[in-house]
Amino acid sequence: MSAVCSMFVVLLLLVSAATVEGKLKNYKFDIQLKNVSRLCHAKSIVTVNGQFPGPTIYAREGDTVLINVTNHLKYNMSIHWHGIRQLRTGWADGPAYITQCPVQTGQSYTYNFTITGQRGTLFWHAHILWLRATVYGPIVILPKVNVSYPFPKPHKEITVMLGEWWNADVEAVINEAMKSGGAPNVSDTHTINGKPGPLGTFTCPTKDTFVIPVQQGKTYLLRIINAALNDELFFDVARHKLKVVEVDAVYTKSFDTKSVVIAPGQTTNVLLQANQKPGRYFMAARTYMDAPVPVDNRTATAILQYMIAPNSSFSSNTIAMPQIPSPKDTSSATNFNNALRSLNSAQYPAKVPQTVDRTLFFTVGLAIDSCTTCINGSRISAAINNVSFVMPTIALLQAHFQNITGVFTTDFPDKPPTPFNYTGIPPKNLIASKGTRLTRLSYNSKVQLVLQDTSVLTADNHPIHLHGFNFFIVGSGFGNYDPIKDPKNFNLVDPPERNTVAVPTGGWSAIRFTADNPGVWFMHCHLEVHTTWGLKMAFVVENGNGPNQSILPPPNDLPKC
Ligand SMILES: *[C@@H]1O[C@H](CO)[C@@H](O)[C@H](O)[C@H]1NC(C)=O
Ligand SMILES: *[C@@H]1O[C@H](CO)[C@@H](O)[C@H](O)[C@H]1NC(C)=O
Ligand SMILES: *[C@@H]1O[C@H](CO)[C@@H](O)[C@H](O)[C@H]1NC(C)=O
Ligand SMILES: *[C@@H]1O[C@H](CO)[C@@H](O)[C@H](O)[C@H]1NC(C)=O
Ligand SMILES: *[C@@H]1O[C@H](CO)[C@@H](O)[C@H](O)[C@H]1NC(C)=O
Ligand SMILES: *[C@@H]1O[C@H](CO)[C@@H](O)[C@H](O)[C@H]1NC(C)=O
Ligand SMILES: *[C@@H]1O[C@H](CO)[C@@H](O)[C@H](O)[C@H]1NC(C)=O
Ligand SMILES: *[C@@H]1O[C@H](CO)[C@@H](O)[C@H](O)[C@H]1NC(C)=O
Ligand SMILES: *[C@@H]1O[C@H](CO)[C@@H](O)[C@H](O)[C@H]1NC(C)=O
Ligand SMILES: *[C@@H]1O[C@H](CO)[C@@H](O)[C@H](O)[C@H]1NC(C)=O
Ligand SMILES: *[C@@H]1O[C@H](CO)[C@@H](O)[C@H](O)[C@H]1NC(C)=O
Ligand SMILES: *[C@@H]1O[C@H](CO)[C@@H](O)[C@H](O)[C@H]1NC(C)=O
Ligand SMILES: [Cu+2]
Repeated sequence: MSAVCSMFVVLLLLVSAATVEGKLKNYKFDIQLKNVSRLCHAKSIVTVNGQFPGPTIYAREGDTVLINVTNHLKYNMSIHWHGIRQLRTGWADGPAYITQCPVQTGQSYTYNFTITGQRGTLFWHAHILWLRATVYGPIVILPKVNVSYPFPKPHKEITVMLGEWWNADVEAVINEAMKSGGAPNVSDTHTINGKPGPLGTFTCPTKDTFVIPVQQGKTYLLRIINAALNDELFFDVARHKLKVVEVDAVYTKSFDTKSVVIAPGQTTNVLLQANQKPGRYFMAARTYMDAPVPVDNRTATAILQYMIAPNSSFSSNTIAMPQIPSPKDTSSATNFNNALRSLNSAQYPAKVPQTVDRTLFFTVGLAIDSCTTCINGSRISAAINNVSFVMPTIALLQAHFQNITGVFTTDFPDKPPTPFNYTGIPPKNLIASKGTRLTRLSYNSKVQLVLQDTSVLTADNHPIHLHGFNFFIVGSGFGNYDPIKDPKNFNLVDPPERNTVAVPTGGWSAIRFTADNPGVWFMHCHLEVHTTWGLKMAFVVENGNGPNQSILPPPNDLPKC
């Protein structure tokens, strides 16, 4: 039953992929509650069209996508098309109170954007409160018609969405933490395509296992997406090597790996050759967390199942288990990230800024906020350059476009106001300042941004996601960034191009991008708990003087606050 069901789902996905044609893609998203049975008990969750995970958006490079989102919930809603460049169409980006006011109960808003110069795997998710815990789905951008992949054509393509599941209502989980001042409860399990699998502490019916049927000798493209709220993950398939070919919808030089490390907000496409003995093999996802913070360490599993003749059986009944790296295996994660290189071919060049117009140095880390009603009189918070971001009550993009003053300032510090040993003993006063402060960038300026983790409260890993741009990760390391020595080792030829960088625990990452997209663009930690605590800010990119270098006017149905 389980295998048949899953096979059916996989086939449906494949059929849709094959029939994508034309230039205009229309989708209807109804945000509604749905009772689902997961982890052996029923629970009402927020879904799109009653589906969990939500529907896949299929498009080709160059297509215009229209998604009419209608909110049938008591919650406000907004949806982010994570990794889509949104050239001049910030109105369709989605983060609530940054580029739009939320879609309120009973209202609709049609997101309208064109996919330019991107192909590969991305995903969409809610961008308000913690609703993305269940409101997420894949975005598959196929190459233009008659353009092939820069790797052998796979027999089939399968999306593998990694997620995190709470038995409790996620809003209750974060609200409880904000009241007490401590860290929120960790999730109850990880999931693969919404299902936890039979291992871990949950013994669930097999209908909760995702199964991928494969034919021996064929090659499969797995589009792996980390939609988890707070956990970076290792992903591994027993006895099968994975060949990485793309990350964050950018082709890479291909390389073989035993396991993939993937931070929340990242996507990774791998080729898997079904070249083992016919049988059943677990694929598994488990946390990578090398900092001393509470995490969900449960292993989510799915099954890779070889198709065999009817009535024949496998030589063994056991399902092979992968040797997934331990949760604190920093070197496996670092080696994987260091192996990533842009493809940088004639057709897909890596346009790395070779010079820099604007140099930014941002510390990212935890902090303390006073809170008289909290248990210890204080609350854990988080900040960038000692600024813990305060959410505005109208959208920043609207304030920028209409010249409304008093909503934000553009004096976000270019460097930490008080330098200290970022990865050593922190200063005594851990209270961060607060503000809705942004960084102004002139059109087309070349920006270098070093993201430095701090050891305030504890060093921790931070997957930093930038909206509106891809960036090149030109360098990274442990300890404090050295502005004299480290740039000498920057890769300015074929560094990985992404929209989310996993800044190492107790380390730094240097990114470069060209500010060629006017608008207001959010940058934040993709660990939802850190974002809630204030680890976020935004860039205002000015309009250029030329044609097609200004933000387009807002659509008529843009939600109002
Ligand atoms: C969903 O399931 C819960 C728990 O079983 C139940 O209390 C609730 O009435 C159900 N809601 C709907 C809309 O069916
Ligand atoms: C979006 O869907 C809603 C609800 O079905 C409908 O009322 C509205 O007209 C649709 N908007 C567009 C632009 O089609
Ligand atoms: C979508 O936006 C484009 C401009 O980017 C506009 O020309 C087009 O009319 C819009 N489509 C709809 C259905 O609103
Ligand atoms: C794709 O290739 C086929 C076969 O060569 C050709 O008939 C068709 O016109 C091409 N389509 C496009 C959009 O280039
Ligand atoms: C968080 O975990 C504690 C301890 O297990 C439990 O008592 C509490 O109810 C949980 N909170 C939520 C919102 O589920
Ligand atoms: C309060 O402080 C104690 C001692 O430092 C710590 O163990 C506990 O986790 C804190 N509780 C909260 C909710 O911050
Ligand atoms: C997972 O975490 C729990 C609670 O912190 C702990 O008891 C258990 O030993 C951990 N399991 C593994 C495999 O690390
Ligand atoms: C497979 O098994 C079923 C049920 O035992 C039987 O009816 C069928 O004839 C078998 N088919 C083959 C090809 O042996
Ligand atoms: C905002 O200010 C800019 C520059 O001064 C001006 O070009 C634009 O028309 C103003 N927009 C509005 C809506 O007032
Ligand atoms: C910063 O602190 C680390 C860890 O304690 C130490 O190894 C390093 O020498 C310190 N760096 C400076 C410049 O003081
Ligand atoms: C952060 O800002 C607060 C409030 O202005 C200040 O008290 C504190 O010293 C600052 N800390 C650092 C490390 O700059
Ligand atoms: C929904 O958003 C509107 C506009 O920002 C706000 O006034 C309202 O309080 C929000 N409703 C809820 C339930 O948060
Ligand atoms: Cu973080």
